[in-house]
Amino acid sequence: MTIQGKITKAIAGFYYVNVVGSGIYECKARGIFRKEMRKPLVGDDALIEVISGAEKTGNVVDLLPRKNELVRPPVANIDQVLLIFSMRTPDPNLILLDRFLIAAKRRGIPCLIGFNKVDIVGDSSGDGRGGSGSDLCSRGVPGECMEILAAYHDSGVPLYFFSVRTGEGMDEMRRVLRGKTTALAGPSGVGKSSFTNAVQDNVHMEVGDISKKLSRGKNTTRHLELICVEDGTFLCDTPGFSALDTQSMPKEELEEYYAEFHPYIGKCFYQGCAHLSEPDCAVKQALHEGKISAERYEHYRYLYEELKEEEKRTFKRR
Ligand SMILES: Nc1nc2c(ncn2[C@@H]2O[C@H](COP(=O)(O)OP(=O)(O)O)[C@@H](O)[C@H]2O)c(=O)[nH]1
Ligand SMILES: [Mg+2]
Ligand SMILES: [Zn+2]
Repeated sequence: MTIQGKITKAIAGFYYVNVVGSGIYECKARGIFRKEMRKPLVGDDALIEVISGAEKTGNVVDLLPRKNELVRPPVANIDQVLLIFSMRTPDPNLILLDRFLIAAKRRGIPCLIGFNKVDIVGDSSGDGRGGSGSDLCSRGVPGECMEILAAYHDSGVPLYFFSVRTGEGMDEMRRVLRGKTTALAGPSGVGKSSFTNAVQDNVHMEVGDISKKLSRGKNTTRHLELICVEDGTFLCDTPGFSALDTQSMPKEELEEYYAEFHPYIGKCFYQGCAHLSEPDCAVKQALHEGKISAERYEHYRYLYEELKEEEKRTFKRR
């Protein structure tokens, strides 16, 4: 009998395949994979031949076509990346956020941004927050959240605000995850593990200081695993997907990742305008007219200069 499932874990030649309605099968990959130089990946939708239904063992006999494939972490079929930042401890570093956004876009993976810990942000509207645990809108969005919302309004990336601690905004996050395989990314300490725990009852990632709790080495690599939140909904909370991947990108490519610039690109006086100090720049014009967020433009400028410096360094080395 052949059934289909999703590979959620791969350890020492065994593949763990989650089959809707029937649990997890421990499988080996059949020899054809070695012959064809194909290797099943976590995230692969696999066809398995059941060896024992009682013991839940089988063989992976084929893989469905992959939608995409990440190298770091090595995972297939990611539908979206949820970038998590926090409103406090640590404060949001929005340049870092843009780096993550660019890294995801360069891989062609849709991105969502989630801001956690809204429970520790002051409430500008002062209508008694935290009371009913209702969502952000009903209690008035804190001013700081509004500023971020405004800056990213035309970025083409959806923004969410929530608190894992109070549960505020979390129903919406569960909806956003539903039916998809989502990779979590973001700096450490923002609440990724807490988030994973919250959306899912029977899984418990270590929150906070991992090394202390499990008394194992700090550099121990956790194995890659897709966490099944519910049938068809998976989360990947594995470090690896990083913002550093914007390095060694041609600086001319940067404007592609600023969607709010797009209506003005090609309208500057100079062909190949970098939108920095050139005269008659349509992007800067839009900035002065308030059509482009000053914050986002600043990130662009910062990252452009950085790429330019890097280009100079690599040029010298040649
Ligand atoms: N105030 C507040 N603290 C939170 C919230 N979510 C997580 N934390 C705390 O933030 C710290 C880091 O959380 P953790 O999940 O380990 O972050 P990770 O490094 O991104 O996996 C822990 O001390 C959590 O208790 C939240 O919504 N509000
Ligand atoms: Mg963690
Ligand atoms: Zn320009």
